[in-house]
Amino acid sequence: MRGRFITFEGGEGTGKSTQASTLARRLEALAVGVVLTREPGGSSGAEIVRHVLLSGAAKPLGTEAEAILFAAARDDHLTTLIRPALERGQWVICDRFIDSTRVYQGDLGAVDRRIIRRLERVVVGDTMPDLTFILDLPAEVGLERARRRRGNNEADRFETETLEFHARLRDAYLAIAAAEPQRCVVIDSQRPKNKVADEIWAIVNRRLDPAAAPVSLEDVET
Ligand code: T5A
Repeated sequence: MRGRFITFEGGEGTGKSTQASTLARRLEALAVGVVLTREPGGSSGAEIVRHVLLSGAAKPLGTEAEAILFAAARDDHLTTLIRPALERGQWVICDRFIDSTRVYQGDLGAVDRRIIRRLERVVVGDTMPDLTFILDLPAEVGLERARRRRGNNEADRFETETLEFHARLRDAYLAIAAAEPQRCVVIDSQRPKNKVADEIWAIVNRRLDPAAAPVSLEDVET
């Protein structure tokens, strides 16, 4: 039986990584085999592309070229990690996926929507997430959380964009959630971490019934 595919989306510092790991631990406690991964990256080829993208080295090439690089990284990630795990019956939890490309490169980067959709169709095909959590937070709160966590390390390519850019990101994510309510659930992530985690867990249980998943005998990958 194919495993389930859950993605976490939202702006900077909205708590995606925190909530993705908490959900993975809760599923593992039910003996569900889990692969916790992220984009850009998650596989060895894609991690190389991650470095090129987040260092800003690809920025001079333009947003269309960046969209193509994100798609190339995603192709490697899907082929070498996500699809094999789902076929083994494992649950894949991914920190960012297609909606990040739609929002950052499409809505904000002004790459033609048809190009974004075509790349998505070719690379992702029918490996669509079963469930997507869109973590929602005012842009300034998320950026402040991301800044505090980063400490003295340099901001990445997208953290250096303006506050207005990040506010528009939030609206673009909410528009996706409104258009695809069967896949996407908006989560108010201004609340304490444990409250956010409990709501996510309740939704996963209601929608995907992990207690009914076959018990995993495989080693859990990270
Ligand atoms: N990108 C990515 C594209 O442009 N196109 C694409 O197709 C893809 C896939 C990735 C960048 O790439 C871009 C988008 C991004 O700019 P990244 O380094 O992976 O960059 O960073 P992000 O995904 O943005 O993740 P962040 O690390 O900024 O934020 P998270 O994961 O949302 O937040 P998290 O969990 O690390 O939490 C941040 C801090 O807040 C605290 C945490 O403890 C942490 O310190 N926190 C809370 N504090 C109070 N209350 C809560 N409820 C909290 N939850 C977390």
